[in-house]
Amino acid sequence: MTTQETAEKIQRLKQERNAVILAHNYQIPEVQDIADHTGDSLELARIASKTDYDVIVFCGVMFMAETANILCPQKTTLIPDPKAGCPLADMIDLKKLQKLQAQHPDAVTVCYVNSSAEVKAHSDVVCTSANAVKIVASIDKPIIFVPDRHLGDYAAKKTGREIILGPGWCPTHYNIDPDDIRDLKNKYPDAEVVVHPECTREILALADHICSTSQMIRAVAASSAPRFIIGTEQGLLHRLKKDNPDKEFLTPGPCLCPNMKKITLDKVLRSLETMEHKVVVPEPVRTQALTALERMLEYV
Ligand code: CIZ
Repeated sequence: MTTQETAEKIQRLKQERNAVILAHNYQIPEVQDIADHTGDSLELARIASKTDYDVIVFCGVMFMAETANILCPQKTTLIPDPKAGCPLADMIDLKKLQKLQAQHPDAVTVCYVNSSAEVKAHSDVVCTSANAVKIVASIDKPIIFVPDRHLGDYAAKKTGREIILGPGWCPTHYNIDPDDIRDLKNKYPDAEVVVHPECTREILALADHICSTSQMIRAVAASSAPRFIIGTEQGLLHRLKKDNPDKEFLTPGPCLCPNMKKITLDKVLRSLETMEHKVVVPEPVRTQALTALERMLEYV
């Protein structure tokens, strides 16, 4: 079957199943192109929470599909490849979180959306890269921030809050070499540097814009710069190039999340054909995690 034929079959089946396809900005171009909505975790969580469709096909990694199921358990949430995990999310588990909470009993726990449902269930509030600074700024107490220590460190710096950092980092963003950004900037001084807050401090210090992927899309659209150095997963380039054909995008080496790339068009089709793989967060974890997610959704 050609890509076009697969895409057409997906569209037909999607209607039969009354399904909506949500795709993260890091998905491969073919998957982004057949999606009803693309976005960052915050946008996709908001869309999932309000959807009228019976089925959500979540093209992203497992914690994102779990978030959709936590927000709307009455719908069927499918992930085309259940092995699409997140190493950052795996860097904190309940035991490690409870140890931190026992060491800092007066602290409020803010958990990045890149975490398991169980960790969310034992946190006070969830955040994404789009709203971490806002949420941290609103808390006037010590904060345990898990799992991403780079995002937590960035939020601490922006807000002056006391933050106990969790143990995690994103291998994809961690591997970006600051020298590659410096080299590109020397070669193209008119380029703006746009990076994700999961990057290291050294990289953040080189940036003109530090933001989530959807905020990057808006920042690039609003800028008159002719070119941009993009410090995040390369899936975002598809949308950036599509929206800005007259602008140039440069990357500091390959920045690739192998888990995001596990979702293919064939797997999306199979998912709709077989109604697999269902993502169901068990109770009472779901309800507890919902409280922390709903607190986040109240913020924006
Ligand atoms: O918040 C998200 O969706 C992540 C993990 C990255 C981004 O900024 O889109």
